[in-house]
Amino acid sequence: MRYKGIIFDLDGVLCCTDQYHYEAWKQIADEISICFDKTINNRLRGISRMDSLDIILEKSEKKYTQEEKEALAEKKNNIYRQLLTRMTPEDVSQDTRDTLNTLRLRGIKLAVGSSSKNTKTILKQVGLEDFFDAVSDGTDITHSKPHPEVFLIAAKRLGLKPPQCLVVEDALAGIEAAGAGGFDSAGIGEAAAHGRVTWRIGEISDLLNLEK
Ligand code: B16
Ligand code: MG
Repeated sequence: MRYKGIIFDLDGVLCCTDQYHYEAWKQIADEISICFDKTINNRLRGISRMDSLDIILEKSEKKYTQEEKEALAEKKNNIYRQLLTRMTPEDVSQDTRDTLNTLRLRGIKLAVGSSSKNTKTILKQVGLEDFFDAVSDGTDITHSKPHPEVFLIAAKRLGLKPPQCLVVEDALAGIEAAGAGGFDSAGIGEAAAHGRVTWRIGEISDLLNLEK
């Protein structure tokens, strides 16, 4: 493999928290009587909490103040964090665990690059809190994906330059971010269809055979 490091997105790549984000945002949207469905939820992949709220409020006739928006985002996060307590190590598939272990045995440095401010909580819930060589998340950055900041910090913490690292992403915003930072990317799910993606993968274990 030509990469010395791999930076994994968290939500949608290593584990799936989509349903929890959906449930939490849906409760908020119902309270303020705004239409919110899975199609809108899909647009929130990889996007920060406040940017997600702005997308949800596009449907609202009322103009919300910054304070009101912060209160709504905090309320959503409290519901979401409560739902995260349901996560267990079984939320990371055996295929994903085996792939991470094989990559490590091949001497590749492994990092997480996630927009989520709850990254460390999620990693703890699924038993991966001490696994990665570096973690860069929503608490480290001032610009969220599609800005490359989160991946640039991850690469720096690995002691590597962007061209030495591969970013693995499920979100279009994440593939944009990787490209903007000078990283190659592997797109999974919706992100595999992005024109800028370096590798299209169907599952995480495909990372083991990229150059075959
Ligand atoms: P939080 P990722 C992203 O994580 C999620 O895909 C996105 O839906 C969420 O809004 C964002 O984290 C912020 O999450 O509210 O926990 O800070 O895909 O970049 O790992
Ligand atoms: Mg994601």
